[in-house]
Amino acid sequence: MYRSSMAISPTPADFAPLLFAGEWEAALDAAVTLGYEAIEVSVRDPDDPVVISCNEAMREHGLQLSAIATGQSFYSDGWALTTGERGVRTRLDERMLRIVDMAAPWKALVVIGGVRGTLTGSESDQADQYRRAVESVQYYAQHAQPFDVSLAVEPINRYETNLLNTIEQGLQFIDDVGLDNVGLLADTFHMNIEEADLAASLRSAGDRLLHVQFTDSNRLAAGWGHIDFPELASVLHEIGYDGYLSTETLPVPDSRAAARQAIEFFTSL
Ligand SMILES: [Mn+2]
Repeated sequence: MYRSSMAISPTPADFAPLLFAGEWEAALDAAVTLGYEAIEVSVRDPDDPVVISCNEAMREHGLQLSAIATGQSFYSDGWALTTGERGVRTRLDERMLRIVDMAAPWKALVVIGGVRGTLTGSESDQADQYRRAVESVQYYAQHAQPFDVSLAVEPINRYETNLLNTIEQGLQFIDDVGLDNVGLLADTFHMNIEEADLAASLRSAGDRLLHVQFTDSNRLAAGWGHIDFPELASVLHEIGYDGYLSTETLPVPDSRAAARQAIEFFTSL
């Protein structure tokens, strides 16, 4: 039985597949009632008083912080790791280091997902953008190392970005970063679109797998689509995965019902 985690946004978010967006008190109550052990928060500004209140309340509720998702900086502000523009870089780097600081007391993961942005322009432009993304992750990971905080790179499907779609590309990127506290986040919703063989891809991540989001093929709670989760759960056992099973889904039919379905399904695995 894996520890369970639920992905929420303490603030209203432009990124849709999050439960209880802007309703963190209801999220924490639901998490405790349903038996979740941890919350995964999607954070735009770590200094937002709402984010700080939610962070403190998690402790009071006896919940852990499993991971901090960072994509809102790109989805809401347009700030990306691939960006070369100096002003944007300064603001984004400052914010990412503050997010590492927020993760530190929890030893939570910092997710490198949508925040990487996309590749645009000529081949040499794209090579520069890729290099900037690698160097950014190196910089944040070096800041995170003394706190025992790791970064988790998440492959995302082709309809959302053209940078790091598959597990193989994610693992290559992690190799390019070359630091021990950088690993992989596997999200089964994206894998279902990109991977030829989900089980084989998951297996290939081995001990570099730091975090797992079990989200179904239609981005609903696990069990409401057609992904073979029992097969993937047996791969996790095989590779000795000891992280969380997290649910990051659309709030359909509503946040609470989706949260209930996910943890009941996780418990059945
Ligand atoms: Mn995800």
